Amino acid sequence: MKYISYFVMAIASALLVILLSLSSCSPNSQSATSTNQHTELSKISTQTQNSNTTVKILNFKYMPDNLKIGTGETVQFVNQDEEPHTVTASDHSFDSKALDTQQTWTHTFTKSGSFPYLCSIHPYMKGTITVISKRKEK
Ligand SMILES: [Cu+2]
Repeated sequence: MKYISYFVMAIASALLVILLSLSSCSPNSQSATSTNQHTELSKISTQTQNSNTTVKILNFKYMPDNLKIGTGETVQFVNQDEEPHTVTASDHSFDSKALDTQQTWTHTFTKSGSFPYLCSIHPYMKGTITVISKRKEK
């Protein structure tokens, strides 16, 4: 009988140790935070790298000079001229400042509407970004 009770005690204490280690399960919480970090990192990388459309600036023209996009989309502007150019909203809601040759500038359009812009150095250079709300389409 003594042997059996020792045996039961040993099993019970072993179970207690297992239960305690499970309840303070640090590996689980660590993996949860690391997945959060991964999703945050991927969010950042899509924001900085992905642009939906590119507008070239070449021969003192925006190409295309009229562009339609959806809300939340990002437009990348690339200056392929030897001269510096800017992408400046007519209502000054955005401004790239002077872009050197091959310099890029991106802007994400969150609001729908028509956004005319020009080059503040050469004001005859004009373009328009038309932003259409994506919610209406759904
Ligand atoms: Cu210009």
